[in-house]
Amino acid sequence: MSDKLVNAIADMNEDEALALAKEMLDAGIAPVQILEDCRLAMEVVGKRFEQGRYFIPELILAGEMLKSISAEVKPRMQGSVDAKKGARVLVGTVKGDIHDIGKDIVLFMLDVNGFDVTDLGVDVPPEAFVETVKKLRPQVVALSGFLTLSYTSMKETVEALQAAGLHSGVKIMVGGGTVDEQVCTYSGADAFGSDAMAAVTLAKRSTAQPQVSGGVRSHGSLCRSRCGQESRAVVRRALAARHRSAAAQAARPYPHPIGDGLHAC
Ligand code: B12
Repeated sequence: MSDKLVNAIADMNEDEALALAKEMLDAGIAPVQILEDCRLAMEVVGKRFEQGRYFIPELILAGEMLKSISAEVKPRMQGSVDAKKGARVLVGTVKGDIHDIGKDIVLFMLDVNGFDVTDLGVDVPPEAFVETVKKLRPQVVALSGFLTLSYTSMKETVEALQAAGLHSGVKIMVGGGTVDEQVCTYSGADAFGSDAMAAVTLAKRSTAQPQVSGGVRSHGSLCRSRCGQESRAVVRRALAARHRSAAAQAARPYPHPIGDGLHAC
C-alpha cells in the first residue's frame, strides 16, 4: 500500500492518493509513515521536474495533494501526547521563499509533540522574525527554506536577531530541502535538521517536552557534527550550477563552498 501511495502522488493521481492515505490511516498505519511516503513521492516529483518531465503545475498539484493528506493525518496524531502546551517555537519560511509543505509538516509535528507553535507563514523578512521574537519570546526559532537563495535569507535573519540582542535568548534551527551543516554554519544558526522529527528532537533539547516518534528517518544535529553525504552532494551541485552562470556569479548571494566562512563537514 505504501508504494501505491508514493506512486499515486508522484503520478499526479490526486483522488487515488487521498483515498489511499485515508485507507492507510483507517487500517492503522502510523501517520508518520504516511508522511514519509509523501516525502518519498516529493523526491520523485522533484526528479521529474529536474528531468523536464514535470513543470510548475505538477509541483503545485503535488503541493496541494500533500496539504490534503496532511489535513487527514493531523487529527490522527492529536491527543497522542499530553495536550498541555509547553515551550514556544516560532516557525517561518524565510524571505524570498514560498515553499511551505515541509514547514507545515514541521509545524504540526511540533504541535502534536506539545510545543506552542506560532507560524509566520512564507516569504518572511528578517524584521518580522525580530518583531515576533520580541513579542512572543519563544525558546526556539525554526527557519525553513528550499531555495539556495534562502540560505542568504537565513543568514540575514540570524544576523537581524543577533543585532537586536535576541539571539542569546533563543535557539535558532534551520531546515528544508538541501539545508545541511554547511548552511547551518554559513547562516550562524545553532542547529539544523533534515526532517520534522529532527525538528522535534532539536526543539526538545532546550526543553523537557515528551516526543511522539514513529520510525521516520530522522537526522538533525548541531552544526559541528556530521551531515548526510546526499544533502552535501545536492548543495554542492546547486552551488556548482550557480558558479557556471556568469550572471549568477556577479550577483551571487551565497559564497563559494570552499572559503567564505563555509567549512567542510
Ligand atoms: C512542491 C515544490 C514547489 C511548489 C511549492 C508548494 C508549496 N506550497 O510549498 C511550488 C510550485 C509553489 C514551487 C515553486 C518554486 N520552486 Co519548487 N519545488 C517543489 C518540490 C517539488 C518539493 C518541495 C517539497 O515541498 N518537498 C516536500 C517536503 C516534505 O520535503 P522535505 O525536504 O523532506 O521536508 C522536510 C525537511 O525539509 C524538514 N524541514 C523543512 N523545514 C524545516 C525547518 C527546520 C527548522 C527543520 C529542523 C527541518 C525542516 O522537515 C520536512 C518534513 O519532514 C521541490 C523539489 C524537491 N524534490 O524538493 C522543488 C524545488 C525546491 N523548487 C525549486 C524551484 C527552482 C522553484 C521555483 C523558483 C520555480 C520557478 N521557476 O518559479 C519556485 C520558487 C518560488 C519561491 N519564491 O519560493 C527548486 C529549488 C532549486 C534551488 N536549489 O534553489 C527545487 C529543488 C526543484 C528543482 N529540482 O529545481 N515549488
